[in-house]
Amino acid sequence: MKIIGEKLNGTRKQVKEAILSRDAAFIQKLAADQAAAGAHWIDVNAGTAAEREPEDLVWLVETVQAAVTRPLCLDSANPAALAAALPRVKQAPLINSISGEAARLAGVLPLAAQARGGVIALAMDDTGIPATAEGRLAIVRRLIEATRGAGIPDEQVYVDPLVLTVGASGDAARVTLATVRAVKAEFPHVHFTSGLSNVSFGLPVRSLINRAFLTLMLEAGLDTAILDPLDRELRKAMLAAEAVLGIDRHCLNYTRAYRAGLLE
Ligand code: THG
Repeated sequence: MKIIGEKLNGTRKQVKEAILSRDAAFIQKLAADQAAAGAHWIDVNAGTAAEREPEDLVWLVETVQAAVTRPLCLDSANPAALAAALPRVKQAPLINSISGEAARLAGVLPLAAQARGGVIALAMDDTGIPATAEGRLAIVRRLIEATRGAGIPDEQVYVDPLVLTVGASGDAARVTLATVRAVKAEFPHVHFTSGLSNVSFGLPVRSLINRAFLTLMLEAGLDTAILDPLDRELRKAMLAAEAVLGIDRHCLNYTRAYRAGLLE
């Protein structure tokens, strides 16, 4: 499974302050630590007011690229911010994200086609997140019709089935798992990603719930995830699940991690 490192998100207080004060050293350490821990992409979300988000995202992109060579995951619903950041990226980025929301789809899809590094497609629209897997599948169908129409191959689409907290609804995780299975059956070439941590919102020892959910999502077909690569226990759960599922051929990554002392 490939990891999208989530830590450079302006909704986090320290990151927001670092962006506003242009604290490059703070940002670059978080970028380098995530890359060293195995993040394949570095998610960048400026999380600032819409009118200043373009310049903040551009600064974030250039600051991160001066520290690490990983491709970026441009996390914004704001077409102006994405359009400003795109000419500055050194490697084809993942665009995070389109959804069935009309304005977002119209504004972001052409930029995603231009980016050529892949696009995350959220299973929601202007009416919100459907309560059922069938409802989410219906949105994904429309989104894949749109990405195909824009010339984006299915292999470059990363479906995010979205997850609500199991603290509010007992079938929240089951609906997400069923969405992955249903989309995979109909669109075998798309990838899947998930922010995972919503699943545990409001519950104690959230990391424990996140680990259980990651394990189940891997079985369903999740092949990328937006998570904290510095979370040792999450990483261990991922390596163990991949070994158990035979995704990790000859348990090579698992034994390699063991020898590197990462499983203690
Ligand atoms: N899907 C997609 N993109 C996403 C999400 C998703 N981008 C944003 C978010 N969800 C994933 N990123 C983060 C980044 C940081 C944190 C959680 C998710 C985080 N949370 C702390 C916590 O959970 O304890 C609290 C914040 C803090 O540390 O201050 O750090 O679902 N496509």
